[in-house]
Amino acid sequence: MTPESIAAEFEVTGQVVTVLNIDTGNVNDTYRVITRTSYSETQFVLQRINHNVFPKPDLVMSNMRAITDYAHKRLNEQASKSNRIWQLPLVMKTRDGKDFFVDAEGNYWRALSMISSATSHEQVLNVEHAHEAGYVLGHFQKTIADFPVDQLGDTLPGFHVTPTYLAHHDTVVQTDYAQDRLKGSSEARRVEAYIQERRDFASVLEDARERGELKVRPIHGDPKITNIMIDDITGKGTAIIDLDTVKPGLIHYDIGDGVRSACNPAGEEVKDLRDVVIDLDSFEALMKGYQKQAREFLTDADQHYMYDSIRLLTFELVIRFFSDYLAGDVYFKTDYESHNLNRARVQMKLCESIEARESMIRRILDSV
Ligand code: GN1
Ligand code: MG
Repeated sequence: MTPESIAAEFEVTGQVVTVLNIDTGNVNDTYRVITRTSYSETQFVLQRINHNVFPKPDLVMSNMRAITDYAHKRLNEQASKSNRIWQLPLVMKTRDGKDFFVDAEGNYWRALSMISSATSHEQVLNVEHAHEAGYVLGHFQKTIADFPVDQLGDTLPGFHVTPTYLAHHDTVVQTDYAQDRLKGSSEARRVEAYIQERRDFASVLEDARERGELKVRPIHGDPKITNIMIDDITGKGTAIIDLDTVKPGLIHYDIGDGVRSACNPAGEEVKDLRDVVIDLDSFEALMKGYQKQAREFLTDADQHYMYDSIRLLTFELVIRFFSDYLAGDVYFKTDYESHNLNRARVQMKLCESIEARESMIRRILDSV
């Protein structure tokens, strides 16, 4: 089936005019669909869920349905008191009333409303943008904070559980393929050594969770800067998109991931590592924005683990990208031979920068 005929399976007004591939995201395939009637046009997002990454796509969709229904209700209740019009994608139904369409090859497809007149960016533009990234993330976490976490399925067991990624890495690194890749590149050996030196740090958040200091709650799971929509008219954050990974987790996964993405002005795809650094002005702005929303639901223990979460999620992504390089690029989509190695090196440089600036980061965390 073509993406055009799949688009027509969803409950839309008008006829499908075209389906444009949007080259975004490292996991799913994403398209922009345009439909027209004789007097109007509609656009929506069509996605093929990567069932190699998400073994239970129907569970992803039931989480997404539950959380968006809940969040839309809350956003509407609060609309008159709010300083902006918050948005969130809506899961569109198929013509036979389902939340997804399964094609003849067993691929799962979903359609989502498009957040129009808003733009997301590959990397942070300025401190205002960083502030909005924090504000949007805090607002989203606050909106879903009271959703009963036991009603969310675990769509990706082990997601953001760093010791699990480390254990996977340890298995992969022993294969002949991985050993060849290590022999072939001194950069790869440097990343490997970097990971080994920090092994003990990998369990910092999971240990705190096991001790009962940190609680599992509904989280976004993937709040990178490309998932933050900025309103073209007001310049303010208006939505967080990419709700695949909304599931039970620690809010620290979101904080760490949001910071490592939004406070690296070079972005995660850069090839020249010179500009990869944690930008402290962006960091301060992001945390100010985040705390304005989140302060009211964060505990003292939550605040205590902020620095660790920023360092850990960056370190975790070093492990994830690097293990995928050693495994032959089976998880993240790649565009060139050493893409995952390069991504790992970017996160390693960023992690080094976070470690070197620890005292300044902690000072900012105490002051916002
Ligand atoms: C993946 O799909 P995308 O590009 O938003 C990954 C995230 C990583 C991110 C790094 C389900 O996100 O965890 O942080 O790449 N998503 C999944 O760019 O693994
Ligand atoms: Mg994602």
